[in-house]
Amino acid sequence: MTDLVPEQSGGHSWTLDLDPSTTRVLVNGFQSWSEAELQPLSAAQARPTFVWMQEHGHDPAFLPSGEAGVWRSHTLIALVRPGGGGYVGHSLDESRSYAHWEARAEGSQVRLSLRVEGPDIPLVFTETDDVISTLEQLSAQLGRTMSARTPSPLRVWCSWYSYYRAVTLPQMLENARLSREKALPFDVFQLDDGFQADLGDWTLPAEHFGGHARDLPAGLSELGYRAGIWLAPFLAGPDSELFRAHPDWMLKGEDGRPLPIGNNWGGPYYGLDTTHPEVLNWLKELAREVVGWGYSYLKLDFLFAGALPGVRHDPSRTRAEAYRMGLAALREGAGEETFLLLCGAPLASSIGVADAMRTGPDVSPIWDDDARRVWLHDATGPAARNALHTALSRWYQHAWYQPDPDVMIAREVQSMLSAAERHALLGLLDVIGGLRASSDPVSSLDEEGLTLLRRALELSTPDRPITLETSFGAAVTHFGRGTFNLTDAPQESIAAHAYRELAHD
Ligand code: 9PG
Repeated sequence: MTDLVPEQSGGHSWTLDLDPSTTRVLVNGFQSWSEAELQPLSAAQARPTFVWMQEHGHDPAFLPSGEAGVWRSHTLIALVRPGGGGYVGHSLDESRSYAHWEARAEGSQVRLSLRVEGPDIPLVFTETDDVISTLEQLSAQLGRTMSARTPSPLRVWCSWYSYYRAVTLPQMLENARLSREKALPFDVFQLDDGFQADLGDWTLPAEHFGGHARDLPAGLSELGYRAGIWLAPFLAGPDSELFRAHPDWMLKGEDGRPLPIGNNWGGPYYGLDTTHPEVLNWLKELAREVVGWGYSYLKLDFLFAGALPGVRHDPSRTRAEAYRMGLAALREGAGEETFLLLCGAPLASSIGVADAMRTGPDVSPIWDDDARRVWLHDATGPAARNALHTALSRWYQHAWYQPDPDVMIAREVQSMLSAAERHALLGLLDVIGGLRASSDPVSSLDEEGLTLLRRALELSTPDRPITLETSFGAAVTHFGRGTFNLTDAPQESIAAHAYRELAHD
């Protein structure tokens, strides 16, 4: 490895003798759902059409370029030449600052630049003859610097991808009972969005839920399962008691009013200002209370809200610091022993607090949402293809936390996935080698479905790509254990939307 010195002192910008027409670029999006991909440098980076998609899926302060030949990436970037060598740039500390990388095709050269948002941080920009290994080494270095937590993987049943917001307490217990009857090897049963009265009002039950979330852990424990629960702790709905009682706790706009930061539950929602001491105390007490109900696994979602641009109580804090203050309060309240899965979360600035991290968009029982992806330039929405595309392109992040590429869908009912597409999800879980999850109603699985689910719950170690020089689809697709074809046509005898294990050749 050769470390390169920036061209101008104090500046971070380099001109590289790389032919843009043969160079490929590996980029990493800001948060769980943002795209990570491997693309020809000459291609165009998609920028979502609607502002809510930009806020909800990307970093609004450093959006994808939307231009051909210009690629933006968070924390790290890799430029790959034919032969597998090239350049890797990597931030080595994201606890207070964000590293915004940009690669730009300029004639017969490539211009790479870096903007650090926050205080100066250690970083590396290096030439290498093996991009894959160098990227893995530098990512592991960042993980060590930020004291990454990498506990053993858990096997989780999650209510979201079958019951969605209509989930009830009896459904949770019934799935746990059937799962015990069939001896399915889950560790945790996790209640997702839908149990609460409103965003922010986590301790008040939704009417349809048929009980209170604090009533669930005892029943799960009798069946031998740990209890998990979903929270979006940095969000507040406009009609919530939280918002009405504390409008001053919200992230604000320049006009001093609470800033609507997204639109998902049938209307706008707001975000808490995690530099406000009363908010930090409230977050700590919330986590403490929920753990006190008997939950030892928290899925903390929509966390990007803590890192959005806006006016904060303590304006001296960077976005990364504000975000980590909120996370630290949650960890303090939850305790060291509680397992924290983060989702919709800025990736690198979560290292050291997160036990596990969602590393891609939601899986869903459809392969592709092309209306949103192709026409609105947004591949951060729920779809099996989007989940594969991004989670595969973040294989190296197992050094930062336990990666969660999202659920397996093994059922044939209430799903439009083909057998090959289900098998591709199985391959994803195997090569990523992190957390295992399923949302299938246990009663919906026939013998074949149960066999597929059992295979999906078999733990594995992370695999590595064998090349970044070619790919079937704009993602990392060629792994040691097998190859994914994410395209819509057969490639080298692999069917469209399929995974071929090497052992089966
Ligand atoms: C609960 C869900 C589940 C899921 C999370 C998150 O782009 N979108 O429109 C979008 C919608 C929902 C969403 C992510 C993105 O899902 O990832 O597992 O917990 O919230 O509401």
